[in-house]
Amino acid sequence: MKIAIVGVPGSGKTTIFNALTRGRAEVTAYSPTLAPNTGVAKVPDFRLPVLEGIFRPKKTVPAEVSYTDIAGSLKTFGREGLGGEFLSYLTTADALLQVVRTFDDEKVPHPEGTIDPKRDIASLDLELAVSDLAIIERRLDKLETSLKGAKATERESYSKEQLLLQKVKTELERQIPIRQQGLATEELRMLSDYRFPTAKPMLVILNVGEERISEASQLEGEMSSLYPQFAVVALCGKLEMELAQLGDAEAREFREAMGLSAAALDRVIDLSYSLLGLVSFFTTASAELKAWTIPGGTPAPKAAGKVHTDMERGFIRAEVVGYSDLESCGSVAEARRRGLLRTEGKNYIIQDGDIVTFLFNI
Ligand SMILES: Nc1nc2c(ncn2[C@@H]2O[C@H](COP(=O)(O)OP(=O)(O)O)[C@@H](O)[C@H]2O)c(=O)[nH]1
Ligand SMILES: [Mg+2]
Repeated sequence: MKIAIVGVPGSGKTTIFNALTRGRAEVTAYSPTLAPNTGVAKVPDFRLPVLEGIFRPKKTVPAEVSYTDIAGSLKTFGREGLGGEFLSYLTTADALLQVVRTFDDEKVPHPEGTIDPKRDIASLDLELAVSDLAIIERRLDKLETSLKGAKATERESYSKEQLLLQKVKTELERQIPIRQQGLATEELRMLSDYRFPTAKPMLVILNVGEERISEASQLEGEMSSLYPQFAVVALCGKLEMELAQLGDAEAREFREAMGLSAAALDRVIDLSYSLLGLVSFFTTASAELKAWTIPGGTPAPKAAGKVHTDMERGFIRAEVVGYSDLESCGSVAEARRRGLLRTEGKNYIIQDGDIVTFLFNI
């Protein structure tokens, strides 16, 4: 599961990538030889410190989300004949994080000459729609040929796909991204193999200049109501990157001195996680408290397979206590006494926050 960071050159993508992943990728202009940066962010989870208090583990391992950051945009790549590479970067991502520049800095000229967040948001949607349309048109041409020679049995599925693609195409031509076309789950499933960028969930980060940081939450509110289809977070990329490179205590002091909320980056990571439809469950074996990431709706044996393939193959049952039950009991023993430690079988769907012990036999 990974999130691709996109946005206008100079909007602060690499800066924010560094802040999220505590990385030190070079903040620099586009170069065709530059490989994408990839890194992981630890998912902040208020439940971990509570569970540490209960289990006293030797080690705690939080969940992670992966981010990739690539220099350039569809436009710049298109011009340099690298459109394919950029497109594959987008199609392989599970969600997009768009950095929207709102900071003004004459040392960093905007490619369009002016700062205009709404224009930049619209132009990304347009670029992506154009690229989705090109794929749809190619597929429709192919479908037409296939339909001519199709057997009666194949005909139905081809026509169904053709109808759906025509419908999606008409909407894209009206500049409505696939994620906003109100398609049914079944229709989205039919489209999923194409991995269309405009179908992917998108998170918008408003990169606010350091001198306007006090207006961040107001700006965030305004843009959230203008774009109800996106989760929007406003933060100052430059400050966040600098703070991410300090020790925790030092960063906290600076934040307090500057009146910055600690939550902005955490919210971005948290939103990324939920945008991807991911949930966490916890294991506590071998004095290690560990958060595991699974898609919502995962059955227990599949979740066990995350921990070890043997656990999935030899799955017998799971002992489960929900986070809030455990929190209110204060210990597993008390949860057991109150009947809140449950035994679940292979059809059990793991819930966000479950503390799980898998029993298996191979
Ligand atoms: N003043 C200011 N400059 C920023 C901010 N975020 C990024 N920059 C600067 O903008 C330039 C481009 O940033 P970068 O992260 O490389 O943008 P990218 O091209 O989108 O990856 C760098 O010189 C950054 O230091 C910000 O919040 N305020
Ligand atoms: Mg960059």
